Amino acid sequence: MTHHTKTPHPALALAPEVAEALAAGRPVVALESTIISHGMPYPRNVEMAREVEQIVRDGGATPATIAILDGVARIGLSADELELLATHEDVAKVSIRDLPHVMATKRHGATTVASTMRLAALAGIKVFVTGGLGGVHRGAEDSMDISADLTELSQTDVAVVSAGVKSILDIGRTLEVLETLGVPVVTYGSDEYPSFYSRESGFTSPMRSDKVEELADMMRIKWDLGLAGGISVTNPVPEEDEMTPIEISALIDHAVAEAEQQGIVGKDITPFLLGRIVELSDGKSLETNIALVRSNARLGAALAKAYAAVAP
Ligand code: PSU
Ligand code: MN
Repeated sequence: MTHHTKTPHPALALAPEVAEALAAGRPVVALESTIISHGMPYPRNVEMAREVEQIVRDGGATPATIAILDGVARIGLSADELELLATHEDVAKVSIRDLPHVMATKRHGATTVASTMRLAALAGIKVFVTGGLGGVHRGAEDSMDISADLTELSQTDVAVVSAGVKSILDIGRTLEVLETLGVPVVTYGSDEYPSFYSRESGFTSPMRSDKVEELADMMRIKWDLGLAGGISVTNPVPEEDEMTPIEISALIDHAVAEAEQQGIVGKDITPFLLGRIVELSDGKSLETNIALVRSNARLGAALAKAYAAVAP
């Protein structure tokens, strides 16, 4: 089967270099914006955003950071627009259900994994790099708090490179839901599924691959077969940057307990926990977070190149 370059949805505003790369079938890597506006403190957030774009370029692909600006879905942003997302006090956290409202009200919105995946797919982008996936929250058997990232992975054809699921979530239940939803979870270069800050989680990865070409083949084969939905490519944090599970788990438990005491629920819980973990670790978790995003950007650029080679 041949893969025709898809015309981007007319409601999207693509940066010229992204539009050109897509039209020519050159590799493009989507990047999310919730990590900028709600995932890291200023100015490290905007430094990280710029640096990750440069890593993607150095890897031979075109970066496309995705966000909603003045109600318009934008695919590829300028340096000033990255700065706005990092500093503006009124940038909504936009998951799938929030897209129509933030667009109708012409607000600014930072897109999560779920909404970035969907907008990337509507633009014709097949590879997306982030830090961590959303998943099944601890206590979800009562709260029913399961990230829309998982639903989106089940239906949108984009490969998402992440460093796994943090233990602010229930990792085991997240893996179970991904299995039910038919989402391949493949860890690059390791038998163990990583837990974001750490290369360990206590869970064996459902699949392992040591070759980017093999990951690109998984994408091609999955979509050729008509198996709808994404692939979760998990890239363990580099050894020299990781935090040990012992180091991080007490901090996470503390932050989760605080969220509970303060009655924080729904879309606010993930940003709250991320912020508290940075504070409680004296910024160490932030360095680990930035290091793993860099590493994911390198893998994502290589994957986008490999996919462009097998599915022109
Ligand atoms: N995990 C991180 N950093 C992040 C997020 C998750 O380590 O920035 C963000 C991502 O945008 C992810 C979102 O898609 O949080 C999940 O939020 P929720 O659980 O509300 O779906
Ligand atoms: Mn939630």
